[in-house]
Amino acid sequence: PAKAQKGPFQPKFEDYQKVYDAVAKKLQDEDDYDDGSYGPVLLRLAWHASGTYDAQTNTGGSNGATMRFAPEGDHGANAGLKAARDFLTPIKTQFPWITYSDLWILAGVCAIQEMQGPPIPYRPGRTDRDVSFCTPDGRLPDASKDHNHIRAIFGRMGFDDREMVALSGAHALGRCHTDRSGYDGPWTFSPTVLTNDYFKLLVEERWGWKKWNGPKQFEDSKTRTLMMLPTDMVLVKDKGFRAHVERYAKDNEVFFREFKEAVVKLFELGVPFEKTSGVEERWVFKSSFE
Ligand code: DDH
Repeated sequence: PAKAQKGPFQPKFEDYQKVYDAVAKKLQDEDDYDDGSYGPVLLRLAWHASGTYDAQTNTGGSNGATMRFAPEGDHGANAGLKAARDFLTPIKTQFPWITYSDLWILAGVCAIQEMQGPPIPYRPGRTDRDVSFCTPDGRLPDASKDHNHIRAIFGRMGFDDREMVALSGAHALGRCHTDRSGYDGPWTFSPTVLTNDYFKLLVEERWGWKKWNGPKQFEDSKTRTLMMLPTDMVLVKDKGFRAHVERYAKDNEVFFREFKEAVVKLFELGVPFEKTSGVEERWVFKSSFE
């Protein structure tokens, strides 16, 4: 007779693909949110989970999912991300073996791929940690600041100029909400499809200050429906950043390649894979439209 399986359930690629499929289906089903998709806010959750990483102290990052707890969940930068966490709660109930921290990053990968971005190689191995691992406030970027701030924040994570610009291309997706960040509006005309339009618009459009009572932001002079944050505009004003903006504006393939590499690095910051899953190979999930 076949031996009964011993020890804890060891999920494999196929099991994680099932989680991917469940997130992708829920994205399709729940299309009455924002511009028609939870994709952008799911990506923002994965980014804010990862972007707390500090290379010097090896603290923060996507390992731990500490944004579940009040101090970190209540940080100003994380306003609105409860919508993404709540979206994923039923998925966690359906697949109780996956950690929140692996799930949030898997959902970010799913969001990028389902919004027609490049395949993002993924590996599991994050463990959930308790409230004592919450990071201090102020580790995520402040949109009102300048080039020094961007380099300080992303430099702390271990990124160079090229990677900072590539990652910023995520702003092709989603929008700002007055009840979350205080800013208002989308960056592109197709906020649920990943393209290099963010870079094209940065170099091709004329941008002026928006006249309103809210925080200082830019609007396009032609349609006045699109927006740029002060930190977005820095990318065309600063020479070191601008060279990469121009490269990505010219060639979507180059953007996709360098965005993918930078996102894989971002999503793995501070995760001790060798000690947890021991998984070294990364997997590419099949998208729903393949
Ligand atoms: Fe961002 N972002 N982001 N961002 N971001 C906002 C929305 C979204 C900054 C500020 C804001 C990245 C970098 C930066 C996404 C992805 C990424 C909002 C609006 C602000 C403000 C929030 C709201 O009101 O709901 C700043 C500053 C930076 C920087 O200095 C570089 C990066 C690196 C990413 C990434 O994913 C790799 C996405 C997606 C959104 C849209 C969210 C939504 O709900 O829609």
